[in-house]
Amino acid sequence: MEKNWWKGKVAYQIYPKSFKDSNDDGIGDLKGITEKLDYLKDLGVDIVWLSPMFKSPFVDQGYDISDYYAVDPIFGTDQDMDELIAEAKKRDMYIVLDLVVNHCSDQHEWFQKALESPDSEYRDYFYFVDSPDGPPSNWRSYFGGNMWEKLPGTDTYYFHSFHKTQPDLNWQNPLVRRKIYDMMNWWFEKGVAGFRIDAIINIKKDLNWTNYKTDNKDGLVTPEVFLENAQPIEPFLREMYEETFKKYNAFAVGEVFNESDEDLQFLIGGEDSVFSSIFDFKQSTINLEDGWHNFTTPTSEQIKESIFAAHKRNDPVGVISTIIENHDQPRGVSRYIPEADLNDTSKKAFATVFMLRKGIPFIYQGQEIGMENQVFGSLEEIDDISTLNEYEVAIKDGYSPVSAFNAVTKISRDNARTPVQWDDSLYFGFSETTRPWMFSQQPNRSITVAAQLDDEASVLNYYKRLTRLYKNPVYGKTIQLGEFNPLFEEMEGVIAYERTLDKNVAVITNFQNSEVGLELAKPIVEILLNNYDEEGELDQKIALKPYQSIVLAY
Ligand code: TEU
Ligand code: CA
Repeated sequence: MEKNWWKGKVAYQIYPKSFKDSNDDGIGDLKGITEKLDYLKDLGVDIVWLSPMFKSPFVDQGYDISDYYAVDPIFGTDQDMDELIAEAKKRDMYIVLDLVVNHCSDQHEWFQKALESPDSEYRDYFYFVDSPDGPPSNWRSYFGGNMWEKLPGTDTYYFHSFHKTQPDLNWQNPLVRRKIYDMMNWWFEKGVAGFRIDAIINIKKDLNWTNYKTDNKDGLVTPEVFLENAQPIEPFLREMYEETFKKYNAFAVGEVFNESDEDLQFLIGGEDSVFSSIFDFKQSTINLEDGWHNFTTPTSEQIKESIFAAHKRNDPVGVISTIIENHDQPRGVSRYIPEADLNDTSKKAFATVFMLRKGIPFIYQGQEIGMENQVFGSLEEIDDISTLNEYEVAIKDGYSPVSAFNAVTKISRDNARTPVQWDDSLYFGFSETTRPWMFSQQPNRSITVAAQLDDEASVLNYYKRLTRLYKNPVYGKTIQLGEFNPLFEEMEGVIAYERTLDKNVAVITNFQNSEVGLELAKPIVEILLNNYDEEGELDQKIALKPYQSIVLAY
């Protein structure tokens, strides 16, 4: 297989629990994914990333793995997995798994054995620290509370960056690393094409367990502070690369936050970078600095700034993967498009901006039909531990229960975790007669795959046009690999850029609810895409309608 085979591919993220239920138990499964491979192929998808489908108690919806070698029975059997990999291969598609190795579940055999005795050899697989004077450090877990959990009846604490049922693995221990690499290679031998690497920045620790100055009333401090003072992770990731990815010519996309310029180099720079790509999360952090409850809709200028800044920083180094949303975020169309402007035209405009950037575009399930945020009735309908924590944060910040609920459900991860709406039957054709494991009263029942498949003007068919353009025989190379340069940067409401290689392609979007006029520097050769149904030629002077997106060669 060609090195860097993944360049120029389109990727799609599946959240297995909510994609398609094949046996009507209300839970999505592997057979359901296999059933829909043709649908994905037709959408233009090459790489399919599965959020964890491993054995798990599902406290954090599968990001708490209790057996890395087994498919959880709710998703089917190991044979179903083999079948999925084989069926994907038949269609020239690639299966990418989720590598969650910063931590495992407290139900994992390693942790269970570590708990048996202080002398257990498995103690050293994790971070256990004796500390009679309270927690060894004051770092705040991503899901709230201290990162240290006390073992009942002892002075011993164990470390968890995320939930207390997700103990961190000790990356300092070579045996742990060996077991992780062996497991990865086992999956490669089965035919998976790569991994998305979860929370990988967190494997580095400040092993002095320093107490930092608190930033809140809880006496704790944000993880960002200690991460700055933590051990370098390059040696570990370099080793992982040599022992796994490199041998299998794999696609590896890192979930990386807050990386320094230095880190960026070894992460994605050069032929022997430890990862193929990392996600660009820049726009997903806008207006969240002060907690979920203080979020306000980003302006077009903020979105533009974040996109341009991401390319300016990353493009000279390596390949980013671009997203609109994922399983940790609300639906992108609801988050970034002002509520009053949310319609098919603005959804298509937003899709254009993101799909034609330089990098590997990832589509999250349901995004291609323009699925919107959910309407949650009460806190009981929320499953996500992160949302429940952010609710508490809002309450502590003085919010009333109602306003805290309304605020955090706008950002809740559960917005993107409801079933894909395949058709307009009671359970959306996701399941037949069994109520899906997560189900809320949708404001948008009519947004379904079935309705959009035959509608030329649908968001779904627009996404297909985007992926076709991305692979267009004449312009594809330029869009996949060409340079990214901002256009009309100063023009408020306009998000536009040029992609240049052997061709020049301009991607121009009027991201606002009013018309705007602009003039191109060169004559137009060809209009490649337009989210308005318009006849006729365009000249160098263009009047763009509200949320109009045009892609042209010039
Ligand atoms: O997310 C890592 C991450 O940093 C999270 O804190 C993220 O910011 C959070 O989801 C916001 O609420 C990964 C996975 O994508 C996520 O689903 C897991 O919960 C987390 O790791 C722990 O495995
Ligand atoms: Ca099922």
